[in-house]
Amino acid sequence: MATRTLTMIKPDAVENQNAGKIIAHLEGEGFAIVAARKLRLTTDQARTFYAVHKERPFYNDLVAYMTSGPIWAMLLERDDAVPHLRRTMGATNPADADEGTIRAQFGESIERNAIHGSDSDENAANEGAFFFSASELLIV
Ligand code: 3AN
Repeated sequence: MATRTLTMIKPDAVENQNAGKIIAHLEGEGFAIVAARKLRLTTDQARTFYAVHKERPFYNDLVAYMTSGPIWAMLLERDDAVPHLRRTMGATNPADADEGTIRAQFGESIERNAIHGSDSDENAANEGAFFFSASELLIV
């Protein structure tokens, strides 16, 4: 069944001019881009987006990194979108990511790992609403 997931092309990948290659990879995996926007997260936005990690030692660094430059936020659709995107991205640490995955190809480190993908359908809905209005999510 076609479902949706939220991805961010992170500041390292945008800075390294890899956004187009990552979008081509996602389209090659059958994802349709429902909505897309380039933006630079504010500190408040990044803290809110990653609030689930606020007790983790890497939280402040993660917020600083995610606000260090522009990102692309995109809402994607295909069958089993959440698990398929997670497989397409590869492991959180690019050093552990399977060959051919986006993080293996474009990630620099466990923090600068090129791409975000929602980890559940519920979070995908919440993260989609974080970036896009309901009317932006109508067109596929
Ligand atoms: P994923 O992005 O694979 O779902 P999460 O949700 O555990 O991984 O972590 C969110 C983000 O936090 C990661 N994408 C990465 O940028 C950063 N992160 C996770 N673990 C670490 C860590 N041990 N050290 C530094 N940054 C981390």
